[in-house]
Amino acid sequence: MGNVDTTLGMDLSAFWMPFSANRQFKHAPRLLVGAKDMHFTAHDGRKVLDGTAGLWCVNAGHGRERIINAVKAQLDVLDFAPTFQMGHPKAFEAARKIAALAPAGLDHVFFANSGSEAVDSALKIALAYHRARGEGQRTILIGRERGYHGTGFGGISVGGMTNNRKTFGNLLPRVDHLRHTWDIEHQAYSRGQPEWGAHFADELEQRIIPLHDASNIAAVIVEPVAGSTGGLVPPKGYLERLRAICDKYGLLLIFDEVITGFGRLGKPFAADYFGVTPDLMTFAKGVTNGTIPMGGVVVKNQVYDAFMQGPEAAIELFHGYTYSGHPIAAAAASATVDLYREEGLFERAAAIAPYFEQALHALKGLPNVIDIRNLGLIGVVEVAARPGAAGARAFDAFTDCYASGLLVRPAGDTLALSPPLIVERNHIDEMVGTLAAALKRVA
Ligand code: PXG
Repeated sequence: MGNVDTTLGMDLSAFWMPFSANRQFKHAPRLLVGAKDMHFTAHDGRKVLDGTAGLWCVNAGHGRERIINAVKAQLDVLDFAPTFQMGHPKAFEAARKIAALAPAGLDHVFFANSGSEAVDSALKIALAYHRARGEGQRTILIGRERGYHGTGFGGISVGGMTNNRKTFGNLLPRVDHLRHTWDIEHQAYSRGQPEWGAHFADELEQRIIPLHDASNIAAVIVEPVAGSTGGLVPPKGYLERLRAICDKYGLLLIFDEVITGFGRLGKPFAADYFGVTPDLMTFAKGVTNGTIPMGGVVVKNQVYDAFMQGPEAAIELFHGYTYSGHPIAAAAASATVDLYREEGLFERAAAIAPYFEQALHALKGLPNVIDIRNLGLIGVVEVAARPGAAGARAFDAFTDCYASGLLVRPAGDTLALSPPLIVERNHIDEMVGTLAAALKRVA
């Protein structure tokens, strides 16, 4: 009780904030009360440049009329309709548009409401797929160290972020992890994909498959670019090798595209950017430009077809959510995909990415900076941790940036920039300038 914000005259105690230092925040709140295009408005009236597209989701920028109008129109027509043994047009329309955007051969979309649910859905589809084909013993799931796949039990089990796992007990049984792909000695200050490190994929064939036997493994799940852990860009050839090994041993390859989907790399999906096609692909965030919660899985046709056997009256997959394909979210998704295409936002991201890269790497040499990584419109600066206080330096840089009118995202001792795809050069200059000043001040 008693966390009353003096500016707003509001009691902040009831909301238990996610992934936040609640007490610290409530003593010095950072409240956002409005947003348009590249900027938030803070509760003290200041404009704050959105260097993070919200939380990697507002790819078309804030307050886009096309999406707002689609949501308003849908609310007037159909607020809710079930999708269990029923349907409504917008869910089919949204699925069609997402499938059309996805790589060829992935033509079916299962809807969830978040990235975490998308991941759980993908893992369950992978298990049920093998069972449907008579290989139900394939139950082992392979994730990767430093992976982030949301916060459901499935996601934290295959995920590899220590703090997200350590307090939650036994997690899913029979999960193993590849090592992560970052190596500061060989990869520091890589521009785009590191040249070195493709061999990290060989661990799948050389350690994990011999240990468990391929016949017991269902799927491998990775983020094509690991986002939350601090922008780990896959070494050249790494994803290609993972794909080849999965093919050789009949493992499904799942790309978690919750961050990389919808243009973050200047292509619809990371699968397009890297030219590597997964069997299942999760999405969320940018699918509705962050306006309405939605997530889902795009599924390869062979996987979908394996379920569409047996009697027609049989339910093929005992999985789903009350709000799978919710009409308002579906309307938002449909308008969002149209907006991305009409404004050529993915191409725009690709065109400005080299400028972003150049600007970001100019931060090299500032106090405590130990690495800078980037791909598409993902940029990460890593600073050396303060002795005995992991994360403190990056957090101080984040609050310093915020005070100077820029939102960046701290994660451990990294600071991530992932601006909306409508970002202009002057915004990039401002972001990098503000970040540079902050890094000097928190030295
Ligand atoms: N997979 C990936 C790859 C993600 O990045 C999720 C799943 C989970 O999505 P939901 O919608 O359940 O949160 C994510 C989420 C950050 C940050 O600062 C990243 C996420 C969420 C919050 C913060 O990097 N990604």
